[in-house]
Amino acid sequence: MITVHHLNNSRSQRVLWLLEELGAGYEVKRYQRDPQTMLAPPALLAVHPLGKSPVITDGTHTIAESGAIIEYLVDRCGDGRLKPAAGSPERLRYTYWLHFAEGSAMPPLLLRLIFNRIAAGPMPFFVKPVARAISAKVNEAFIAPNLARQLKFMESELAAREWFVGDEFSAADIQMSFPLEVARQRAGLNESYPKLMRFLQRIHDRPAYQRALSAGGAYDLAS
Ligand SMILES: N[C@@H](CCC(=O)N[C@@H](CS)C(=O)NCC(=O)O)C(=O)O
Repeated sequence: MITVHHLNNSRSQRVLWLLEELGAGYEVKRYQRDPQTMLAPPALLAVHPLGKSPVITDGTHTIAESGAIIEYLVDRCGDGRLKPAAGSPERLRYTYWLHFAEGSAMPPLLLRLIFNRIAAGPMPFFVKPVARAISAKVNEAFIAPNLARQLKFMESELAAREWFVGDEFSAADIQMSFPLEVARQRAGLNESYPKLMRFLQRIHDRPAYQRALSAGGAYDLAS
């Protein structure tokens, strides 16, 4: 039996969704973030030394890192589904988006969260203006331009094809869903990117996505 160690409001929602798309059997073990720090509870450290989610266990295997989990599950339960054939141009695109999501899209989104928190967090009054100025500078010089460039790039990719890889839905779309959900929350993804907004609407409409939401619990990402 595959066990998904699921942290509320997290990337592991993607893993539940993939398993639902594949129609694979699984069980969910739930973990709750600390409401103040948003960190995972120490119980996750007993599953994997980094204590992050997603992580899955399957027999003697413990697998962490969303991309690795997706690769594992598609090979284990996919029977050729949700992954383009080896050697095809689509396969190359599949590999690209699978890595892009965590390797390129998530870092500036995480920086945005951290610097938003620095600017808004509690601190002595005389430090506040300095913290806010540094935060604004980093945002203006680095975070905002990178986010804007990435959104534009992703929008143009979806202008050329139905899904990120091609005209078929694939597990790369599942992997790409999280940065786009987060970008809508905190990086200005709105109706000025109609293809990306349509992508989000289409994934939300999928029955397997809905079932994964029921399995994982309410989903409310931090801004
Ligand atoms: N690149 C990793 C990121 C894992 C990660 O940072 N997960 C977050 C949830 S979205 C987490 O566990 N946060 C809680 C913490 O860091 O304590 C992946 O894709 O699996």
